[in-house]
Amino acid sequence: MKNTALAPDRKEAREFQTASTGLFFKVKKVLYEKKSTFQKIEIIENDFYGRVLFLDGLVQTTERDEFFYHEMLVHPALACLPRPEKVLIIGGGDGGALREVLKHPVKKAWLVEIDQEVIRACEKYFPWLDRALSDPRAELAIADGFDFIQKTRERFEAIIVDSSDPVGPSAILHARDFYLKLKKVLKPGGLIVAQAGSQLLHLREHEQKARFLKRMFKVARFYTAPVPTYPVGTWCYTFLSDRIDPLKIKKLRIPDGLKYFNQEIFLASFARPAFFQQALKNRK
Ligand code: AG3
Repeated sequence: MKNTALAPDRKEAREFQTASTGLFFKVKKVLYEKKSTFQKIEIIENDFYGRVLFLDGLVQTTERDEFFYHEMLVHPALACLPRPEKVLIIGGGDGGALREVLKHPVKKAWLVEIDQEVIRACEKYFPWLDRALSDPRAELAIADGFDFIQKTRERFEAIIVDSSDPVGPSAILHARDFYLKLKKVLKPGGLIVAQAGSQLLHLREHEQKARFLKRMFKVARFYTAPVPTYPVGTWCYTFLSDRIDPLKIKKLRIPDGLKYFNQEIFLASFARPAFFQQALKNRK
């Protein structure tokens, strides 16, 4: 079964990253397994990566390498904002993004997660979620991200989209319509960052996305970071704003005690390899 990580013998869990390749984990223990209304949720224990969360057979987070992904999702954006008061996170029910947002002096952060069962499972197995949610600045909404932004009266300085891949059921969170709606709840001068998928595996999707994002925002840049357990090499994120160009920021606001993000990484993350530059240029 493709959307299940556990192999039939339950000794191994794996993600099929392409039709012919993937990543496997030896299972020390199966910690959680449930089919929610939305997806199959599995959490296993592995000797090297620690606890690993899969949704529909796709690795979302591991204790060992989640900081690569979450720090690079949150800090490039918030380090650029002089005063990020209200921050919206769409997806990210494991709480890693929220934990990183709360390292900044924000006034309020909303976590909008569609699946209550993901929250329940992660509260038990990823203790940073509970800690982040008990911060008085944090508010959890169990809701569909699309619905939430259509209904909210709030306006945000930063919107962070922690969705799943740009293909399959979460493709809707990578589409033009979704970004148009996000833009409506963004304060002038605010910015959006979104995880965008694998640089190589989702190259076609990046080409298409670049086409509409460049029309929609004055600044639309891709940046990248490695995430060891995500498919096929380098991972991509988008940085979108009408006023803030990350390459022109003089002073970054970087919280103490980070493990991945720093000034050097910030600058390097906007560099694009030739094939990627070419692909984005080729957009029709
Ligand atoms: N959000 C991005 C997950 C994408 C991983 N894709 C995959 N394994 N094919 C994850 C949520 C973590 N907060």
